[in-house]
Amino acid sequence: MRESWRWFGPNDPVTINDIRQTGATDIVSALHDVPIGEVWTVEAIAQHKALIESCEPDQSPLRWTVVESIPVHESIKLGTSEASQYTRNWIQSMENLARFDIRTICYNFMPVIDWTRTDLNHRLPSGAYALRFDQQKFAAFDLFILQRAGAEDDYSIEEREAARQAFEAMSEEDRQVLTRNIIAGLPGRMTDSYSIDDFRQALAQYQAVDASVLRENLLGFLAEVVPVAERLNVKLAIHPDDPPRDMFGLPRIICTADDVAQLFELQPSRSNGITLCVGTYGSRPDNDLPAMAHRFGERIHFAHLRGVLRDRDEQRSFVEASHLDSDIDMVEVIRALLHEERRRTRSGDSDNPIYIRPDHGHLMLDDIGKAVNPGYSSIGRLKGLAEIRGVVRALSHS
Ligand code: DNO
Repeated sequence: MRESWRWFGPNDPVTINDIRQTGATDIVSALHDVPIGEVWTVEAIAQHKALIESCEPDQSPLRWTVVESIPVHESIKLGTSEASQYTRNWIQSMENLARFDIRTICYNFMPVIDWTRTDLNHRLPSGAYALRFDQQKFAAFDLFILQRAGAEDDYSIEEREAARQAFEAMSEEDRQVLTRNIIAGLPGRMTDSYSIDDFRQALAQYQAVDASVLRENLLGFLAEVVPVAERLNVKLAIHPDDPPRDMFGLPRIICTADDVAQLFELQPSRSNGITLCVGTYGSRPDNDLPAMAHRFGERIHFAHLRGVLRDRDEQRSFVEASHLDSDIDMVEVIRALLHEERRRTRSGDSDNPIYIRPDHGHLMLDDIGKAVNPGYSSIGRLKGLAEIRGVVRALSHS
């Protein structure tokens, strides 16, 4: 397994030299400044790669090996007439990356919004801070701030009443923060940042797109992309929808083990793989993560390792927990990934590593009060990486 670390580029408060100190060897990055849908040029990739890889002879080298993510333009998800041009652009970006031997590409197919949380500073009993998704606050936003047409149908009478109470308990500032968290997007998002009106318009475009249309559009996209990926030995790693369920009446189609199985059945190429985002899949009680890691091992090209603790009485709400202490048996997940790696080595496929990264971390110690990308401060992720590294070492030893 190769230890990687996500870097958001020159504006990331965590620098490349900081990352070097963590002991990670590989960088996960993207050209965040290129507008969604445009081609990543050879020059822009070369420049970004140089920022990551140039170092003094006595420094530990870092390599840019994983892209997270090349954004998929909304026209592709919607299946509009512009989709084929934007798919060609996506493929061109992939070809340009492969010229630099960057061959593991994470992407996602979430309509309108990327990953979402309601609280970015949830205080833990330890005094550190975590990201949280609170279903009641989410419903309060949907029903009373966004006032989405038809939203009432998605909630029971009790849920609507609880959401009303949550809404009434919020100050004006709380409401603004909640709105920003949800529609302005979080670090690394691959969708636009919206105002409330733009957001309503973006949702309206999906009125005729249900799960089966969205799946068709994903398969159409892959039908173009996969043959080129195979030729270039590029590994595609779709990231699940986070949180993994329909939201705002939008279909979300990469949420469960069945969704992944169906994707592989309909597009069997081995280049068509997944990012096993343990925290995302694990925020549903019906996803058994060690079982998924075993079952889909061959197709796991990239893994985000983090845990969640779901609320006991509302399983759709969760706090991002410590990497090893959560509802997910992380040790068993890592055991399954190591097992898969040994299988690859035995079958002569050792040049096909699984990249892992500590996903998100608590905001803690000296990072508190600093400018950080929520979830992506350095000390919390370093703690996660150190814990994961310990598990990998111990399991590899035995
Ligand atoms: C959050 C992330 C997402 C993810 C993209 C993948 O921390 O895992 O930003 O990078 O959605 O395409």
